[in-house]
Amino acid sequence: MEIDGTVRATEKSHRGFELALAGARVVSRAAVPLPLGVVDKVGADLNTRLDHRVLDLRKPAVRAIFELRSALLAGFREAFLHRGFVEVETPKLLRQGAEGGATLFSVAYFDRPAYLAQSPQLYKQMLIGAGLERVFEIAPAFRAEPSDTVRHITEFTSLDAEVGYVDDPEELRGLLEGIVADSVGATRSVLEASGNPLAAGLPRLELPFPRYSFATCEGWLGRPGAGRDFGTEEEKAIGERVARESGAPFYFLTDYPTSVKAATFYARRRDDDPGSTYYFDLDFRGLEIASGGLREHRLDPLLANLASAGLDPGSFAGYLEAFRYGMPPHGGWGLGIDRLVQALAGLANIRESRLFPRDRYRLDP
Ligand code: AMO
Repeated sequence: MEIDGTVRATEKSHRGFELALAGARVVSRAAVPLPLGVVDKVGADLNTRLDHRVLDLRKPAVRAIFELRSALLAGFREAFLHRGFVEVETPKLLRQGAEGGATLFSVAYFDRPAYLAQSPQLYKQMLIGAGLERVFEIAPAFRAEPSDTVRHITEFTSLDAEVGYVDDPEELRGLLEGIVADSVGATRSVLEASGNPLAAGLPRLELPFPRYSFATCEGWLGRPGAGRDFGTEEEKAIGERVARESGAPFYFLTDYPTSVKAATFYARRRDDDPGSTYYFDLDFRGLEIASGGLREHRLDPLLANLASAGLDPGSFAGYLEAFRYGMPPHGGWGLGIDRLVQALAGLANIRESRLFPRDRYRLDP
């Protein structure tokens, strides 16, 4: 609809002005009835909303999420570039996955099989060997997650970083928390300036974020030395405990045991305690947002890790070559942008954080 008229100041309207209509023309006719109300506040269920996503996105409250997402991505780019990182793009069509075979999507690549990248893990490490000492990438990652949960989707945006000449995971945590705090702060400024209602819900972050060791959390849960990763309910219980301990929204879980990271062949085991790694997660109120740590940069221990994970070094030839000609100590992390948007916008379901989400059952629209 195209309208014209005269804008007049008035106290009767909460916006302080009204439009005296002179003419109106229909520029594009909509079919009726609409499958989804665009102005009514009554929420349709999420599946119906996603089935008719274009209409759903016309709601200002839904669009506000994507304005937040855009500001957050801009904030991240600025925070990385400010710290001397170079933005990179790595292949998404791969011969080999990095995070184990179970969650790979296979595609027919001419006359041979290929896979969609679950993570840029191998490439970001190879770039450290190439002399790009600080890299980051914001790109899609694909995981064949059959489980139908509010925190998993099959296509997500991964924000990955890799840093060379780092020998202490604390240095990585310091970088990550600084980058997150700067990006959330920049997002708040943008949203406040545009009057986006989601600005009010953004947490005010204090550095450093608290750190709790894996063993401490296991103690809280009453399962010391269980030797397996935390499940969703356990992550939530840890989040509740942290809320009581410190009230901080973001916190690190540190010193993951080797048993939990057995399949993560690139994770460096502690020099002083091979039963533990230099790996950590960053969580937000019970939701895992990022994970990372120091990598194994020495070829022989890396080959030993591959063997104990039951992987064939022959499948990783291009990756391993990067370690043959000099690789400095390095580390990095992967952060799920969709989960972070879910957390910051207070969304019940991660699907709401993407324009057109993909999951086990949804390939349309
Ligand atoms: P990880 O597998 O823990 O680590 O993934 C990193 C982050 O990506 C997000 N994420 C997901 N988000 C939505 N749906 C999914 N199915 C999904 N899977 C993962 C989470 C998670 O914390 N290569 C390592 C990172 C590294 O060590 O640098 C990796 O991919 O927010």
